[in-house]
Amino acid sequence: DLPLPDADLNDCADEPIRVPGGIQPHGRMLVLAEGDGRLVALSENWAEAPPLPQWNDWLPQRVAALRLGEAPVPLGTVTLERGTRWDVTGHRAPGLVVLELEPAAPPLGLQAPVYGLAHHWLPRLQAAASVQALLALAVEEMKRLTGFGRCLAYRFDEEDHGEVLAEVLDEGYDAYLGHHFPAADLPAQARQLYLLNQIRLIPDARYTPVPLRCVDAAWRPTGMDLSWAALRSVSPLHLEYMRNMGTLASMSVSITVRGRLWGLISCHDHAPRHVPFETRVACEHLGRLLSLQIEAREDNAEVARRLELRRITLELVSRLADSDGTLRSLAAEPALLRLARATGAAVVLDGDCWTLGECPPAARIQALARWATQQDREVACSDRVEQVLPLPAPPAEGDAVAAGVLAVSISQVHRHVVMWFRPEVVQTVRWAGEPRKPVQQGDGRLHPRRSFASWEELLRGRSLPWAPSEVSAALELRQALIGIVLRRAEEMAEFAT
Ligand code: BLA
Repeated sequence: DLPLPDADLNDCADEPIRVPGGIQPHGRMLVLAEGDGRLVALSENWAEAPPLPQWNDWLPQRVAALRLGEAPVPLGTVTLERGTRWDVTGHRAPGLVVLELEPAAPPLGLQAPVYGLAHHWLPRLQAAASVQALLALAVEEMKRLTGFGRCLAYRFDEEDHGEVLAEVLDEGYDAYLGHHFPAADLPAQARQLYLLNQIRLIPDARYTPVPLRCVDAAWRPTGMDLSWAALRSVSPLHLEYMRNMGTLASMSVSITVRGRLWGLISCHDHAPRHVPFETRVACEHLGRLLSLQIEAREDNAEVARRLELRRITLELVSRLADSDGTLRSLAAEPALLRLARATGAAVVLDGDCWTLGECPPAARIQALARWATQQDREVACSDRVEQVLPLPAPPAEGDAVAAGVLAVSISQVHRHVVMWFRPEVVQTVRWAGEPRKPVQQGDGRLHPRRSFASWEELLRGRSLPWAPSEVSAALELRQALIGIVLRRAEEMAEFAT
């Protein structure tokens, strides 16, 4: 909810990052037609004509094995002018085969980083006790593999802001641990692309892009999709961002969990730095192993939480059935608070109200109950109540003010509502640079901010958020209460006849 004008953010979201029409200069590119393999385009940094005929023995079969939508595959090594050796990788793009050449790195054989990853790192990862510990292992290993001056891992929140949860750095690097990065740093189309292509290397943020030149009149450079290309030229806005941060080289690996971009591992260096293909493959693999482990931990924790809450719901329901079965007796059950990790709870039956723990005054409870029933949903909740229903007057001395409310309504006819309350938790958010300050320059466009120095924001009026498991526990209780109420009504009807 950054108050930046929409037009500016659209600026960023319009950046055509998949089809930049050029590449980074540390490699060369050839683009072939997918059917007959004729040359369609080449980057303008070939010293001499690419010796395609010499590659005719091996290129066609290897290219035929490439599949659309899959990551680049190593195809071999070729010798070009002055005996220089180049590693070739290839991948498919719609209608095209894309060949990328980078200066050949010495083959690492049994020293290849992927072996260490499988034999030593993965067992440590599996033994780690928490998501936090997984991230710490990941940044440590990334730094060891690549030699970058700083490696950090950050997670995106519900509003897409990133929070740095783990970091290792060399002397002379600013620490970002615990800092937040605003969502606008990473526009939506970039997030979408990084779900697909999970690794990006920018060896030198000061580079001048090398344009692609089409030799086939049917194509334009900006018509060629470079989503999977390692050499894809990066948005100039992002290069400016890196330079503002004092980062000349960066490599990022996506963390994807349940099909969403969960976070990123980001590596930075004050000096230009290249990372060879074999190491990049290991780093990408590291990201995927980490993602799977995070997903498994989160799923397990969620199942455990739901089981615990189901146990509490059953306990509540059975005690209620044993007692006089009226809704008001719920307000005498401390388990009601545990069900939603709340500090207060109330049962509202039209004009009457029974409370447990720390609750706002009755009039405020009634107002919130009306708000909840007006939502016309089975469950209503907010972690910033003041925003959805402002207090009519400042609270009296000693009155509890609920910042969070969760409510289920159990009748369509009456105002019968069970509600939970949480107090305010004042949060200090430490941003890497003031996030609400768009930097507009002479060109009228939005530019990345210049400073990444710590900037603290105090968030007031919010409670801890209601977790999905807590909301579903409230819904489950609602279902059970409706059952009990109906059964009582039927029993009464039987007595009456
Ligand atoms: C891309 N922004 C990115 C990327 C990262 C960030 C990681 C992906 C490219 C890469 O892997 O390096 C942001 N980098 C960060 C963050 C950290 C970091 C949060 O190291 C934290 C440590 N960016 C802006 C503004 C605009 C913008 C104002 O700040 C638009 C005007 C644009 N960022 C922008 C664009 C891309 C990007 C367009 C896509 C770059 C590309 O892939 O071509």
